[in-house]
Amino acid sequence: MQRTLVLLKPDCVQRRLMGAIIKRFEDKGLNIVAMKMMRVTPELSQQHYAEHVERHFYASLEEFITSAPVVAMAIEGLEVITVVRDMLGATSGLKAASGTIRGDFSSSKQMNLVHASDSEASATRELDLYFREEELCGYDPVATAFVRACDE
Ligand code: FUP
Repeated sequence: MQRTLVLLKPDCVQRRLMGAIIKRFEDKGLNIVAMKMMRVTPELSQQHYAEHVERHFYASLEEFITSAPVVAMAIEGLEVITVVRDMLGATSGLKAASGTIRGDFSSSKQMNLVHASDSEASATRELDLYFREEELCGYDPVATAFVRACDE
C-alpha cells in the first residue's frame, strides 16, 4: 500500500472543478486519507518545486501556485503513485491524452489543474511538506472488499 500527495491547484479551485476531480479519485477506488484547503506560500512553493526554482518558468509558476487556495490531499492505494500519475496524464493539457484529467480539463502546461508525486521519494518528501503525521486519517473503507480481491 502506498500514499501520494495530490494538490488541486488554484485553477482547479477557481474553475470550480474540485468536486469533479475528487470524484475521479473516489470512483477509481482510491482512499483519501487527508484533505485540506490552504494557501501555498512563496516559501512552500520554493520547497515544493525545489528542482525547478532555477528554471525560466519558476517565477510565473510561483505566482500561479500562490494566487488562490489549493486543496492538498493524501491518497492511498495499491501502486497509487503510478495510478494517480497515469490518471493525470502528461504535464501539458495540450499533450495529455483524452480520458486523463489534464487531457479532459486543461489546455495549458502551467494551469494543468492537479499535482501528484512522481516517485516514492517525492511522495514521502511532499506528504511531509503538506501534512503533519496526525493529520493523516488512515482507515479501512468498508467498500474495499468490492474494490479488489483480498490477495491483491
Ligand atoms: P509534473 O510532474 O507533470 O507536475 O510536471 P513537472 O514536474 O515537469 O513541472 C512542475 C510544474 O511546472 C507543472 F505542473 C507545470 C509547470 N511547468 C511550467 O509551467 N512550464 C514548463 O515549461 C514546465 C513545467
